[in-house]
Amino acid sequence: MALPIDKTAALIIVDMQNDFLPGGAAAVPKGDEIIGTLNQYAGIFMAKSGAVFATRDWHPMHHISFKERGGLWPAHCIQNTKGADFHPKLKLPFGVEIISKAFLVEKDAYSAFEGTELKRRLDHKVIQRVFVGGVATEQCVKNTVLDAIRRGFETYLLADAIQGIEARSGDVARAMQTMVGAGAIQIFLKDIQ
Ligand code: VGL
Ligand code: ZN
Repeated sequence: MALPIDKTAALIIVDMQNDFLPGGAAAVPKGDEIIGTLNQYAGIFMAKSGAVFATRDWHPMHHISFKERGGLWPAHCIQNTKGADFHPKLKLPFGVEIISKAFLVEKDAYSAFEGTELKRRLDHKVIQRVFVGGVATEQCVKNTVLDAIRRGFETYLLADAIQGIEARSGDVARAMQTMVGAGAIQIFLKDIQ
């Protein structure tokens, strides 16, 4: 596959924040191992005039998804804390658009389209194709990919720049099947130019 990147293509880097990476409050094991590849994708998108978006989980204190509220997760990605910062090794290019999600205390969001401006911003730039990488494969990556397909974008999954939690064996494989079954196209760095 040789996919040309141009101004109709957007890279969406999902939730590469300290709390989702090793050492963080809700770490994705080996999540840091994809940073170098994501940086390479971002470099190519910049060089080819593609758009680059970075999403972040952006919770207020006492968010409904936290264990203290009966949710699934330890407190994580609290607004304006170090845990919510992007990983220091992630190289976000000049002009990157940041999309914050799940910023209301009573509402969770696993998709970067849910309750955000992402669709509007993509449409504003007349984006037709989105390329999704980041963490976690079974959570925000999967839900963002499925929503992108539903909203009519040609949607590519960066197979070498995603990482899952694999809380139960097979979770990542099932998520991949769900995304590909819905129409996502798996690609690798070598496929874009
Ligand atoms: C996410 C766990 C907790 C995600 C968000 O967006 O993948 N995962 N909050
Ligand atoms: Zn969260």
